[in-house]
Amino acid sequence: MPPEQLALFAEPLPEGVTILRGFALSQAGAILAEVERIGEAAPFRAMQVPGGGTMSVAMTNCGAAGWVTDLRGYRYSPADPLTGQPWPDMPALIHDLAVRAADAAGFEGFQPDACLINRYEPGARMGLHQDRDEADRSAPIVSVSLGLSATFLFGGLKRSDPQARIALNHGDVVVWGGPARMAYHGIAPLKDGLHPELGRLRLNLTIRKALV
Ligand code: MD3
Ligand code: FE
Repeated sequence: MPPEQLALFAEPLPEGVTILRGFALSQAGAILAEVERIGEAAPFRAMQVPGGGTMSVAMTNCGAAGWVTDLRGYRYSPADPLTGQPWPDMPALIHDLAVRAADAAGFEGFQPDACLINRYEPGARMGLHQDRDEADRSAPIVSVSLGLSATFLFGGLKRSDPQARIALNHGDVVVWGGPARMAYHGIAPLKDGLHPELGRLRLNLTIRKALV
């Protein structure tokens, strides 16, 4: 069969975005076990934002640096402010999955050092934002979605640019790089549901190069 007839459907995407549908499916159980272990050492917590509010998404991290926010601002920290301990190491499984996804998207030599893990319950959302706390913006960000499906909002380089909506489902991996790297994005309030493996939860892992 000619390759143009192999796809079930075509997804037109902005330049720099590569969706690898189901790329993490075969490893979902193993990733989940790692996330549970990470959550025992570095518990999921709702962080405060500089404006004084509290995020509806619960977060933890693994890797050499972890993304944190409090009243002082957003930053990467080598230690978990909750425990004072370094974040748990990034499991090889998660590191290698991200490197293989980056390779598949044309970003060879990706050297991730941070993994932010977001946990959404029904109703949790992430407002429109840019990811600007990483030192090296030539590196892509790889995201892995598990559990309940979410509607991802993908805008442009200006907050006011129109937004596309993309469904992110269990096992989907997306690579965001090049001109997409500084795009505004967010997650619409999570719809209630029951996922066979995660129940009423969505997990999103973003694997990043945060440090120089
Ligand atoms: C596009 N997380 O943690 S992942 C975040 O599903 C974040 O939890 C969302 O936005 C989530 O910062 C979306 C997809 C994603 C992550 C980072 C990006 C898309 C991106 C950075 C630049 C452009
Ligand atoms: Fe983001």
